[in-house]
Amino acid sequence: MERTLTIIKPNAVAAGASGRILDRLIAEEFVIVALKMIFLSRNDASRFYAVHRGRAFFADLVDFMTSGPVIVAVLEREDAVARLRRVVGDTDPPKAAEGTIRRLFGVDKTQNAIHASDSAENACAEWRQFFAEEEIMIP
Ligand code: FUP
Repeated sequence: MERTLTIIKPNAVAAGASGRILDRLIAEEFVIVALKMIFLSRNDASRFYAVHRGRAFFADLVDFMTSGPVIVAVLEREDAVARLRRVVGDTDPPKAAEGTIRRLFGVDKTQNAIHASDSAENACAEWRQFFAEEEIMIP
């Protein structure tokens, strides 16, 4: 079984969409193995998006990700990384397929409602940033 990391971003939490997004993930047969609401510090957000440091949108992205609480979760299911990315949709919400979470709850490329890890290896590095071993359900 594979695991991935998701973050319900500040725009979706502020819009009151967290419950609907978690419901959708459960309906897509993801099992939540770790979950918490946190405020990212500027340091947390910069570290999480370190690969984008230097891009024109980086400062706005850090401002946005620290603008309110987020919900971070580790999700488990078969083929979790690819399946979550499909349910989440394109980075740019208007370009995301009908019915995807970003199409439903995203605003623009920065305020795009939800994060989905792009590989199993990155997922693991990402959840280690937010969860201690004992906060993640062992099978
Ligand atoms: P994704 O894997 O779909 O989250 O997309 P990327 O890894 O390309 O981008 C990661 C995050 O960078 C996005 F979720 C939001 C931010 N971003 C912007 O704010 N503006 C852009 O033009 C592109 C990405």
